[in-house]
Amino acid sequence: MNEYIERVLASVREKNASEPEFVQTVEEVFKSIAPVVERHPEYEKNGLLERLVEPERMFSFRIAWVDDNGKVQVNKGYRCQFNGSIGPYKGGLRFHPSVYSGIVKFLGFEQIFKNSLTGLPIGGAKGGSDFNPNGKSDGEIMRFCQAFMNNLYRFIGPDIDVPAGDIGVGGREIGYLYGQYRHIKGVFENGVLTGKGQSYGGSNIRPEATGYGAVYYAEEVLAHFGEKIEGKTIAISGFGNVAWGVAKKAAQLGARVVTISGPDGYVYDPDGICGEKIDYMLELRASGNDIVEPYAEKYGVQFFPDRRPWEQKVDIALPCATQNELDEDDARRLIDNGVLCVGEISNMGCRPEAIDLFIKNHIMYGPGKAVNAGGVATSGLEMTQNAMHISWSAEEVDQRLHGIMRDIHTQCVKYGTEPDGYINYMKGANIAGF
Ligand code: 2IT
Repeated sequence: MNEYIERVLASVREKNASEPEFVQTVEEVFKSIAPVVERHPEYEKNGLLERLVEPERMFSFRIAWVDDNGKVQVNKGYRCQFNGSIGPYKGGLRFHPSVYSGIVKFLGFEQIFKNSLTGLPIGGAKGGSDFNPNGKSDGEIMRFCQAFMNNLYRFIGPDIDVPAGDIGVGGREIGYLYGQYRHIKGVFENGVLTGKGQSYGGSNIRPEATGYGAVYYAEEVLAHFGEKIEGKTIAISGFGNVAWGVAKKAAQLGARVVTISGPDGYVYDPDGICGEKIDYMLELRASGNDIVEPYAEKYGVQFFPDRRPWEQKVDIALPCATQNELDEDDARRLIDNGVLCVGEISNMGCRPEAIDLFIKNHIMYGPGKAVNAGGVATSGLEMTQNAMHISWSAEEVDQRLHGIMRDIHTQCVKYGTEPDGYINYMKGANIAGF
């Protein structure tokens, strides 16, 4: 690698030693863009890479809220406004006990390149809290979200920073957050958040968008190699909003999603998750217990406690749960079982050693920032509709989403095609986004 890159990387490792997820994502992006940096010696003089890895602004704040027993609870809140060069900061909020500065920075860094890839004018940001929504009552969620917004409101706005959902933050939480924002500011400024309910400015297709977009992307990848998604088996992890969108679109296109997973293990449903089973996934999620075993009991299929779905023989694997959920052993098993295509829907879903194996074995591998970009892209379309005070039909939004995913694929092919014809989608996505 180029000497300039090496030097900045060494400094990133030293200055962020307690944030391994952030270091991991910077290493990946720098490895990919090395040939471009090589051709532009002026980047070094301009300190371009040093600027790229330092958030423009990052803050943490106290969230004090009252639980159902009348006791005051305190959590940490974060927002990282990483890069606003091409538009207002944009990116989700994650509520999960694992959230700390390293997670927020890794997600914010990914978001810069992902948002750029969509072709829409949105900068990169991320935020969240170490709050654990599991087992909390609706009233507790509401009071937590209101307390969160009491701190965040002064830093955001439709042309400043536009948060949305991520793990632990869905339509209900966005509703509570927006309600509090409107009360504090005294304006109907609904472009400040995306992922809203449709009655107050939410976009058609936004709930489905990440999953739909990922399946559209997989279709493009397969088509490029003369394959079709119809008839293929798909393993997914997770059972939240993103997994739901994948299951819905895959079923529509004649593919079979045969697994879902939770912290308790995974379910294998050889007939495919379709029809009412897809809705049941949402019910499971809404129950707040964070387990998938009840699906196996209800539909009489196998449950594998404490295991991951990547041990099943499938054509396509789409991690949809969280970072680093697919490791080197999982990758080897998938490859041995003849997997055709692996797409990260979770951000940084694969460990670097797993990605290396996929690339070495010429598996079609799509990185999260390309595969899952349909979510934020549709958030961008929600911002546009809010700014114009109009609402597009589901067909119109879906068509635009489909077009954006096709364009992202085209860009990845343009910048990621290796001399031997293999398409390194990771390299392509990182260079195109950069
Ligand atoms: O990781 C992501 O792209 C998201 N969680 C969605 C962000 C957004 O602003 O819609």
